[in-house]
Amino acid sequence: MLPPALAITRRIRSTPWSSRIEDFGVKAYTVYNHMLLPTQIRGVEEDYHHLRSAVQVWDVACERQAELRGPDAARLAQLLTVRDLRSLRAGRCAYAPMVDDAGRMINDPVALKLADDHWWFSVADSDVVLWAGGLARGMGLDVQVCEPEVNPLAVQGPKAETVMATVFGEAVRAIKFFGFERLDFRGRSWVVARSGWSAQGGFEIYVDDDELAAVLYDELMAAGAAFDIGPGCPNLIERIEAGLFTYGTDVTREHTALEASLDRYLALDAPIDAIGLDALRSQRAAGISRRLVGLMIDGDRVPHNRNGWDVEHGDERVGSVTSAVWSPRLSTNVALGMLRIDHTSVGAEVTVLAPDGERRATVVEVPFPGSSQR
Ligand code: THG
Repeated sequence: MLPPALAITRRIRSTPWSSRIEDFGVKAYTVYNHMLLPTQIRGVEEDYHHLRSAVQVWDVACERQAELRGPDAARLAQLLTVRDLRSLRAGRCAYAPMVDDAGRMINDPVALKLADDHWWFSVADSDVVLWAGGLARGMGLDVQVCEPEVNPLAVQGPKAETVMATVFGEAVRAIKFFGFERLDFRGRSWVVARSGWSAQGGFEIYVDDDELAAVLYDELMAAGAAFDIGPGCPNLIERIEAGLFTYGTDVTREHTALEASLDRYLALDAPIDAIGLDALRSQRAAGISRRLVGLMIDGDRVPHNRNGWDVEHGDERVGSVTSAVWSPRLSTNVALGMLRIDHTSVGAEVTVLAPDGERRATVVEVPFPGSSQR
């Protein structure tokens, strides 16, 4: 039986590229920041091979910007993230986890420092403008918080640099990972960053004009014709292999940044004023009780996981698998799961209660071997 359709109404915002990808025949959407996000263009496996071998244009308009502007923008930016922003220069991005007072995840955005008094947080799926705007108001800060009409378009895959150089010029080649430049397109100046939610390498263009957005899309497609360019989207197989969790699925409001395994991005020893830092310091000292890990699940192709699957060891429940999919490249099921801390070392064996039966699974290191071509 087919699942019921999800009605696409005005509450679910369309993007400047929705009609393009629908003309192409996009197979599935999800909703992210109240906006459409494609999840399958031709199909998850076909999209996976295409992303790893060619180049794709991704409609990731749903990665909305929470903009901070004004004299207190830098102070608010640092309050909002437990990443140390002190040494971040203008023209650089930083993966910047956001937590509440208890250290629990609110979002895991990419921060872009446009200037000392001008920041974007390119957010995952939660209403950061409400949190940031509320803080600014409550603390009496001199900063404007808004969600500007800026829509990211990502170009990802091994041929991304060649295609981007055709459209934006040779300057794109000099942009370093997580760096950005303002580059011209038809008289407009757009932020172009070397970033994106895949481990295949590529760029993100922050587009602030809906009409030119369509022109850009068509130019990229024309520039990449010789390289088998096509529409794409964040890919379930590729992102699990890369060890990229998705907020709302693998990590939620329940989990702290330490439980999300974000240790290396947390400024736990820096003398900065950031919300949640004290709580995370205490948790580090006390030790955490669960953590997100990579898993290999034995057996044939797992079914679609609409709900998390319980994980057991002996007769005890020790966690859940939050995302799982068959990897045609590795010929095994790859997964992410939140497990009790005593079952999180590499090599630990557990039992997964998949809907079609019990399976053995092993904790593995992420990224999975050979996942990154960046
Ligand atoms: N691009 C932009 N906005 C975004 C995303 C994006 N907003 C939502 C979501 N993705 C935020 N989450 C992530 C998670 C990981 C990364 C980017 C955004 C990422 N991580 C690198 C990695 O894991 O290899 C390393 C980051 C670092 O070293 O700082 O790229 O994709 N605009």
